[in-house]
Amino acid sequence: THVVAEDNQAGGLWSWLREQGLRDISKVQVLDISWFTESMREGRPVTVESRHHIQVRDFDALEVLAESSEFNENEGRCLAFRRAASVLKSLPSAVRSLGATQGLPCLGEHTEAVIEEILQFGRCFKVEEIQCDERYQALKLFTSVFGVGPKTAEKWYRRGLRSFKEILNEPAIQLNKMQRAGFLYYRDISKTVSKAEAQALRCIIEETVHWIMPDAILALTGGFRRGKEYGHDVDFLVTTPELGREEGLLLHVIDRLQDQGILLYCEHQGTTFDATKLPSCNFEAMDHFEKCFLIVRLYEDQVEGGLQRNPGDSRAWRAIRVDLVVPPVDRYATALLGWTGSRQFVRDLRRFARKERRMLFDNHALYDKTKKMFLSTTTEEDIFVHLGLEYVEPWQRNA
Ligand code: DCT
Ligand code: MG
Repeated sequence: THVVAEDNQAGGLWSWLREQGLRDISKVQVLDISWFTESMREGRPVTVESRHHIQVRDFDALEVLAESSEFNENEGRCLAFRRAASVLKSLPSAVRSLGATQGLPCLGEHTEAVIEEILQFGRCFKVEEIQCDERYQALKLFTSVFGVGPKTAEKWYRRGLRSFKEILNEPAIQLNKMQRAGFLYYRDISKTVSKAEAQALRCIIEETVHWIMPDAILALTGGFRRGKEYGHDVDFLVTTPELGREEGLLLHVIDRLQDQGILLYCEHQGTTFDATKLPSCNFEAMDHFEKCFLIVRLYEDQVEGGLQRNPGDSRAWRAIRVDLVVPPVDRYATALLGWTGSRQFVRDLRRFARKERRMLFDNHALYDKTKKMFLSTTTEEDIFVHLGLEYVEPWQRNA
């Protein structure tokens, strides 16, 4: 079975395979282990037939290292591992010898050492050590809850809390509204969203937006625009053909979803966009556009081929995370590029713009430092033209 999906929890699979008596894991290749993590989470038995061709790619190991660096607030190292993982992901096949990594960009000495170890022993001891670490496990578990970031997770860990049950039973802990929703819908929203489910949501959002404003512009962004089969949420950009007419639209959309009885959670953030404050230097921060983070109820009969279900789940619906972002139309192209991602692709494109072209860009604008002026961008293509790059299709932006 060669379903390609991303998952970063190869560690469990390694140990499980070893428990199954498989000695030589270096021969094992995993292209998709989402079935495995799903089954483990659900407590379903896992069977692997010998014809399954499994490949645990090096970037799973690097992702663990990146995450662990993030938990240790080592942002530089975290980015370095993510960048290396993304370089490996972009390769057409897995690295089979150290020679194959020669000449590749962004592979630092730490990464090289990890790859070497995996090639030699079929595993990386540092990665396994991290995966067994109590703090790593707790932080990973806690940050998997919607609304819980590394800081909160660390606070809970320091209080001696290790499980959801302990958190929920600790009277001194006050969950905010987002975290309460995160726990309430945990099972649903930690499950991946399929392409068919994303498509169904697109229909719902489209109908709602167009019911309010028939000529509004709606785009599916995020991983699904990049052609991914699975995602953790569904992202949309909404705007209007004329500047200024987008004001108030999002609140209307939220009301309408509420009236339909499908809004399970909503956090609305008004715009803080101020064109006079551009160009911004803080590229990694959240953009200033009006947006909302939602949890929406999606029904079985709305999805072609039905919902992805947990075994024993007899409900006719599941909860899904949806983000709606409303840039003014003159910021649409930069916003679309930013929200299409991937995070790593956009980060690297910004770095290229800065370093090679003396240009700054974020979700709001593209600025030429040499000419000291903003460059006009109506489409994504315009941005690539200004950067002197060939257009990169969304499905090529997955690295
Ligand atoms: N993004 C952004 N500003 C934010 C959050 C996200 O510009 N504050 C960008 C980065 C990628 C894109 O929006 C979508 O974000 P995610 O949904 O987190 O990523 P994804 O690529 O859609 O991945 P997933 O499949 O996990 O949803
Ligand atoms: Mg997404």
